[in-house]
Amino acid sequence: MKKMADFDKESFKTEVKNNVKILYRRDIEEATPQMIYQAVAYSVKDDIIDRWIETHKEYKKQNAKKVYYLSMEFLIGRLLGNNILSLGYYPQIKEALEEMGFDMDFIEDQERDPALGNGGLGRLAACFLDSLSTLGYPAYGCGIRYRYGMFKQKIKDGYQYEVPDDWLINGYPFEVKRAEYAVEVKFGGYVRVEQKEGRNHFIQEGYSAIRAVPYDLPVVGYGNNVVNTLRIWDAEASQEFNLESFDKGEYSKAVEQANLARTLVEVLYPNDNHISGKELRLKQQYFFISASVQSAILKFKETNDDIHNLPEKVVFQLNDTHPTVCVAELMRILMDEEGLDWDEAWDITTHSCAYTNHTIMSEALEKWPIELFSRLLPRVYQIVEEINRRFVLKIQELYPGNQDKIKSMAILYDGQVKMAHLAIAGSFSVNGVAKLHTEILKKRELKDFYEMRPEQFNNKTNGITQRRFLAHGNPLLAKWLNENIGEGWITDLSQISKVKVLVDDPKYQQEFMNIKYQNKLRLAKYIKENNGIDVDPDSIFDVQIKRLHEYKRQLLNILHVMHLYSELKENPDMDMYPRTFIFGAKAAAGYKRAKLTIKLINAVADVINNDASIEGKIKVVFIEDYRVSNAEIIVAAADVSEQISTASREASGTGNMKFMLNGAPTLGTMDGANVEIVEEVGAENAFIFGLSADEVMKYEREGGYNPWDIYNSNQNVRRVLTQLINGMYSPDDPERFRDLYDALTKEDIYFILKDFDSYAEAQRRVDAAYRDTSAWARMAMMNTACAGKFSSDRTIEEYVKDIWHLKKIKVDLPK
Ligand code: DL6
Repeated sequence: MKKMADFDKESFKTEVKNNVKILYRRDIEEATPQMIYQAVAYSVKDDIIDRWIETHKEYKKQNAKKVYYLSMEFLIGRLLGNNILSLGYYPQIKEALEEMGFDMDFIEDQERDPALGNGGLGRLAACFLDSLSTLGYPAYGCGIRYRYGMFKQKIKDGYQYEVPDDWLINGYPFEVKRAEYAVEVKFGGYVRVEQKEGRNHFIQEGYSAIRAVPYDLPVVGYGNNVVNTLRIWDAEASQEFNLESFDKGEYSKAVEQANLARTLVEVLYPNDNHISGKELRLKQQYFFISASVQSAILKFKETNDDIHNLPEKVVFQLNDTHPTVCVAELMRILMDEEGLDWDEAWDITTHSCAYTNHTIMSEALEKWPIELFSRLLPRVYQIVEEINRRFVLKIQELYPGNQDKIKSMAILYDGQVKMAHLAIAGSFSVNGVAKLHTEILKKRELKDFYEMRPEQFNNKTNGITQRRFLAHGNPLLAKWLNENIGEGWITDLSQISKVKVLVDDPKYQQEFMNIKYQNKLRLAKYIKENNGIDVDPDSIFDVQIKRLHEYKRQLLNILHVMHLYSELKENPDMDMYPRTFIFGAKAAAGYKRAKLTIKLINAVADVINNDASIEGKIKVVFIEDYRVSNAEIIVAAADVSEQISTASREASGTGNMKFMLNGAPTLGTMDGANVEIVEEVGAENAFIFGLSADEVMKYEREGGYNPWDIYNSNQNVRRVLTQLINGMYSPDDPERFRDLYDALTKEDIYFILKDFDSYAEAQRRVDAAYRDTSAWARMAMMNTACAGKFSSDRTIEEYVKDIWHLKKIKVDLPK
């Protein structure tokens, strides 16, 4: 078994050659880049497997408590580079590949991003797994093996088109099918009650069964031999049921089941902060939850005799409301399969489940029609009914005669199952993801629940893994840090504060900015290759990359670009520092206004980039198919981090942290984790603008504001809004952007016009600040130096201390 120090370059090369032969029946000289990537990945997996086996032996030996992080999404991104980095072989493998005539980046580029998530929520889950392994905490990520991940975005004629992401087409080398751990998940049918030994037994009959088959992916800890598991579930038709149906002559039922299995895990719903409310989505939720909870209990029973001890050994973290059915499913298993009574089962459940809220957007709060829920999950629904009945009794006890409290807290109300309410009722912990977000939950969205059980609520400010977003994504800066402050930051990001002593030294300032420049060259090359646009690496790289959503206000950004362009056209000698505005964003396929915003950005880019008269002072680039792998390149190259959501709407944001770590000051509102970023770095090292969350919420309470007043009184606003409908950016169809114009002038629920002047003023501050090279370098370095808090390692330690109560495990490899 190989240890880190034992890496042998020559045997690695031989193994890669052998893998090409075994996998493809080819000599290495004939292999395609994809084949080389696969062969390298299999060699790396070989090393991982030993550590993976040892880790699980250790868990068993210690009967360790584990967290099951239940999430519909894990946006893990490419694994090859990160796995090699975590194993500690990166330079050696790079060298070995070079000697074989291959470029490491090129080989890494052959891997399709496993895009099993939409955006922040799924990426957070991936960062958490990385931190859990690196810190040595026993954990399983549990999710779905979507056949098609997040769609690939193509831009044609400025419009977004969605292309299926067939990420498994070449096979995924890091996964291991674990057919021996398959379990059955039941849908539909009815519940028969049987009296036995003085108690009711509930038996689901006439159901369709699906076989849930796990595929395990390794989550490799950095430098510590710990390998946790991301278990993603695939669906197969249940053989036994098929035969039974065929025997009974129920052919169509048997086929139906095969179809259900096929469609169940076919796609990831491409909605971020918005529910789709589709039957299939609820099926997906129950499918992966039932499978995960069953497998967690089977694992628990391998080393424990008494099911009452479950909370001592297992904690289920619900990543948003999507996995909430876990509460009722656990109750079902404990009562119907383990034979416990209600009170015992409820006690265990409410000591095993914990819930994280990731949004206050009402359109993202899940509710299922009772009709659908009870038809699809008849037994689980019965249990939800009983949970609701008992919960409502408690509310009535506390607030006699107060119907409003029942209305705002009941799980079943208005013909719907309210998943957030179920999650809160069934969990011992409820957390928000940034200080401001948690406060808003307590004061507004979940006020009644907070009043009832304040001790249940806590905050866990999000974080990101510095290993992917600095050590891997920004190797030049990583090297510079290693040379100047040591390597400790890789596993203890608080050590990055050592950079503070360097921020006033011109030599270090220059080195830091030179690295930024090299990263800008790398991005400029990417943009040239992918967009065909030349961008000036000496210009300010001003970046907004995130999902496209009205509340994230890409529209504010592009309206300001239009304003700047108009100013420049009116006054060609205007003194402005050249700026490259870079966007990257996918819009949900059915989100028309978001898609129209993408078209607007591209239309503005078309006009501005082709106007020779402005001498390239402004460039606009929309990067196609924004995803984890290109995010690494973009973030490292950014000068300015645009975090401009309407205050109160962005629960946390995590992109803001990635930019900060890579030395890009935040241009943003006091929203989500921006507030804490400013606390850490100081207001003088950020560009803050706009309404506060309190101001926004006050306007909302009072019924909004009148954007027409701003339209009439503000020349700059009127000019850009008029350009939306006068054909300046859509000469072939002047009405194209009418919907955006209407949204802004009629209600402007995201306060874009209200914040416009303040944003433009903040942009002028950026322009002025960038001219002072030394002061800017200092500011950029301060951002990196103050990013220590935003490591997901810190976040995970807080979850462990306050919620999960796990113990660290040490894994030694046998000699
Ligand atoms: O907590 C991770 C991430 C936050 O950083 C974002 O601010 C927030 O918008 C996002 N929330 C969601 C909610 N999704 N749903 N449904 O993605 O979570």
